[in-house]
Amino acid sequence: MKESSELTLYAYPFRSRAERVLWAIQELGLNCNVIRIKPFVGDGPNPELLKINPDGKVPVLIHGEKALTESLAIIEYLNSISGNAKLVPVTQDSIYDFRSKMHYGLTEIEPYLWFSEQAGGPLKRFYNWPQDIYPESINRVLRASKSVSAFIVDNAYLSEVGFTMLDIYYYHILTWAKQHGIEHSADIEEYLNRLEKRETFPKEMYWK
Ligand SMILES: N[C@@H](CCC(=O)N[C@@H](CS)C(=O)NCC(=O)O)C(=O)O
Repeated sequence: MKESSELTLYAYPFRSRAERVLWAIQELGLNCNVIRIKPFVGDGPNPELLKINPDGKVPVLIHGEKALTESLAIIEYLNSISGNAKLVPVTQDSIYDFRSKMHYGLTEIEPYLWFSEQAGGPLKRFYNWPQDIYPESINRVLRASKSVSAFIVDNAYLSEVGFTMLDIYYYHILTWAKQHGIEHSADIEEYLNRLEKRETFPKEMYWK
């Protein structure tokens, strides 16, 4: 990576999708300044955050003149500039398997977690979702958890090539599901424990 281009990551002072990026930074051995910023100031969004991301969300990665958003795209970007691109597989078969599991998480799990968070979880007071959305969203995550269990039943990691950013991503969403009372299979629990034992695991903000 070019020396001139310092990395700065904006994250919240508590667990958020920015932890995905922090973990990737540690796996890739990159240096990065981390700025923990509050989402709200008084009754409104934090103006400092709005200046760097008009959506008012984290993570935001500053690299040179660029302000990059979207946690998974940021990780792919870091992987490609790191000179140590090990978080995304490269062969045709493994890339299909990798992307299909990535998209599964993004379309079949994360949206329902997000609905759950907003309709029945800690963010409920900020949104006006119909209450019925909560149990149905939880059901969908529960169903998907069974599919994820099948993904890892005979494998240490989600991709056949070994540890990749898929594991960083799934750690986030599977533990998020647990915060909503979802009970995963023993295989998933073992998988999560395995990930927590990595030296690069960002213990600071994550909890079971
Ligand atoms: N798809 C985006 C989602 C970013 C996102 O929703 N971040 C949350 C924190 S985990 C946030 O900042 N929410 C503030 C809000 O919704 O106002 C990503 O993966 O980076």
